[in-house]
Amino acid sequence: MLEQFKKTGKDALADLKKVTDLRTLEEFRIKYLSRKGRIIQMLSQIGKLPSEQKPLAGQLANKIKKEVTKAFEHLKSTLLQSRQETSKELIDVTLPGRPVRIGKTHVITQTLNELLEIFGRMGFAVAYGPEVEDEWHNFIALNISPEHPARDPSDNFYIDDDTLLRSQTSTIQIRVMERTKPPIRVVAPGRVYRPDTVDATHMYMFYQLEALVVDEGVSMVDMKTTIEQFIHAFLGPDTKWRFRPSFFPFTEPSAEVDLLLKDKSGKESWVEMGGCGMVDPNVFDAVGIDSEKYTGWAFGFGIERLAMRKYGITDIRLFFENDLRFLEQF
Ligand code: 2NL
Repeated sequence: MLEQFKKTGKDALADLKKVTDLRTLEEFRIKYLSRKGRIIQMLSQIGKLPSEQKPLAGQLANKIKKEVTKAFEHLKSTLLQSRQETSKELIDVTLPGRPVRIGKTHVITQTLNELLEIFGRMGFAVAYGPEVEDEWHNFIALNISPEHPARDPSDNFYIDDDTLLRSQTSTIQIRVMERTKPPIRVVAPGRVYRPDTVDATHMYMFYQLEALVVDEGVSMVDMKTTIEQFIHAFLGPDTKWRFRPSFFPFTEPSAEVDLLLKDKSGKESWVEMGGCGMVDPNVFDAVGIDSEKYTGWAFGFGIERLAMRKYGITDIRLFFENDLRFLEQF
């Protein structure tokens, strides 16, 4: 029995030598010093011995327990201290925090959100549509005849004879009118595609926003008022603009919307911002809206051009180069 006690003590001290961290130290504690551990179990054996052997066995067992407990406690405090020291080295509380890079929306998205909010306040709903379209929605329903130059295959991204990347967002409004009875008051934003040679003011893809209103008794006065409200909300109440007579196959009469631009030297010039007009009755006939009963107007413009005007940007390519030095300014 005494030999067994000595062996338990030896085993314990040998095991303790192998402990290098707090996790294995805890394993050691459970193995030897917990209620079911070997050392404590050893003490409980003493009661079974004949009474003349008890004192000696008790002395030995207690001596072993004390020795092991002391070595355990010593190692524990050493490990705890070294943990504190290493964590002290790892966390230098005097260092400045690491900056977290917070992303933000692209300037075009910001501009679009602002536009949608302005039109939202005027009661317009928002509609979206596919970027891959058929000739019906992109041309035919919009009263654009097969001979019209806008349908030239070299001026569009055709995928097959009847399928192309939409060249204008009017396709969305055609789809809205096909499925909705008037009154209609909707804005349709999205990407449009035209194979233009890229330069400071042209891109093969850009963003458009079009507004459409269809109801009984809608007139050009409504169109002019809405456009004025919109320009003043987006660019400021002092912004000067004008209608200039124009032509689109899908509107009659039609007008360009020009903004008055003042350069640094104070010289003024008119720049085209978009187009508008009263919806051509042929368009209503194509989508099944009674052109005797209803009238409507539409207004379309490029979102990049509007953002360029608002922020003084002179090259459209900057929007699409993903250069953070540019994008972070907005
Ligand atoms: C421009 C000119 C315009 C429209 C778009 C339109 C849509 C339907 C019916 C009639 Cl469904 N018109 N849209 C009308 C006039 C001009 O856009 O310069 N856009 C960048």
